[in-house]
Amino acid sequence: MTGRIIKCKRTHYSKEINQELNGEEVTIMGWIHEIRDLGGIIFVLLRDRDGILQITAPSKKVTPELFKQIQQLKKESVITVIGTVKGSPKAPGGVEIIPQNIELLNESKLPLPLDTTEKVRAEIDTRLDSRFLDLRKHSISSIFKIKSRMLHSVRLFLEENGFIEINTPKLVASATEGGTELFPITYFEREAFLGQSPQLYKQMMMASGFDQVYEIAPIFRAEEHDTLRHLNEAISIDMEAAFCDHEDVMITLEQLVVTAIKDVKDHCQSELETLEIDLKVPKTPFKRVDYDDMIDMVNSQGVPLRHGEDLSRAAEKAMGELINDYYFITGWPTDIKPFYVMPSPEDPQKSCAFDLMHADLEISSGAMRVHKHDLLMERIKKQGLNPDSFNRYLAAFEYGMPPHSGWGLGAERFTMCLTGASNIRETVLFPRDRRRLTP
Ligand code: AMO
Repeated sequence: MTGRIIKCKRTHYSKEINQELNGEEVTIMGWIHEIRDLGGIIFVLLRDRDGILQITAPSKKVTPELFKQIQQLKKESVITVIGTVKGSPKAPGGVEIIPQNIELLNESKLPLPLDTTEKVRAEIDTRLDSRFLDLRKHSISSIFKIKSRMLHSVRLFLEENGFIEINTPKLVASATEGGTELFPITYFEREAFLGQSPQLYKQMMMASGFDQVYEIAPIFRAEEHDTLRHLNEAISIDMEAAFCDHEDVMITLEQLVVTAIKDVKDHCQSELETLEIDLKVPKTPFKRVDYDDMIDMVNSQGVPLRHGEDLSRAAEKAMGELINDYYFITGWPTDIKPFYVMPSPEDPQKSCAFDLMHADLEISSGAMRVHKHDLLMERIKKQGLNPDSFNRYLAAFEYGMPPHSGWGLGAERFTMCLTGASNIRETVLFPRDRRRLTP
């Protein structure tokens, strides 16, 4: 038995039942995955969080009352089974349980809105409508176990490297990443917005003396487009560090990515097997592609992209054809990056911003920031923004703001890389997109 903190009558999870327990009495709990009634013998497949176990009830070995009770069980009902473990080469996992007692904890209504055995495929919308049932499939729950492990690993990595966790407001007064992607809300008598990024707050923390911070929290983007890579509510893993440049935080980012991948490989073997994913640990340093070279590479693939343009979807795909791994795009034109991004000291047309890509998917953006008040004012005005709405942020740059850099890594996009999911909605329990606000 694994150490547990929840007091429960269950003695074992299904995956803990093996040949070594032959002859022992166990108590298991879960859902009825399938029932096969062959007349003289009934097989019940009991599913729990981690696996499926066969309950075998031969009419000659169980009491007539119990046999009758099993005959009446319905799929997806929740039961407790007390029984004896028996080695059985034919059973899944090589063991079965001969039941002595079954308690019906709650009966399921039939028919089910979707098939939990994965024999009948359902459209994603049907699945998301009944997400609690969808998650009973191990191929779906595996994605979330991997996401959970990745987040655990990321947190551990940052804590062990001296970062302090912060929590910043999600009800905010101004935009950070460009005005069009904001969700306006009514905040008493005033207009406010849902936070697009903790950007301004994590930068202000650099003036506070906490010189390495991170936050793992929701970001809200009013993306109008229905794509396989965009959500309206996503989880961003954000970090900011002072007294360092963008090169330094790029190293932090690639080390964090590699650490998380190794950790998922070590701790989520059965989930990766369920998903049929052979996760490769990328080599560091990740390839760095300068923006100008990226334009040439994209054009060489027959995709038009002009200098000064952001990556189109076609350009991302062209890059994905050429590099099927993790890589940075560096040297972005200053004009297409947000106001807080530092122009390169050697060539101010270029910036100290980078994106981390995995094949055709952008998973992170970051930069060295402008830490001088005057330049920041100039950049805000140049981008057509009103400096008055940034008063409190700007003040932090007047009383000793150190040079600093940071990045934001999309937890769902990174989970897509770890699980092979091609639709970002697969990596969110209850996704929010243009059409979906429930469940
Ligand atoms: P950016 O806007 O590029 O940068 O966001 C950082 C990362 O967050 C994820 N992401 C999203 N994921 C799903 N759906 C969305 N709509 C969405 N928007 C963003 C992506 C993206 O790479 N303040 C900067 C970060 C920084 O410089 O520190 C920022 O927010 O994986």
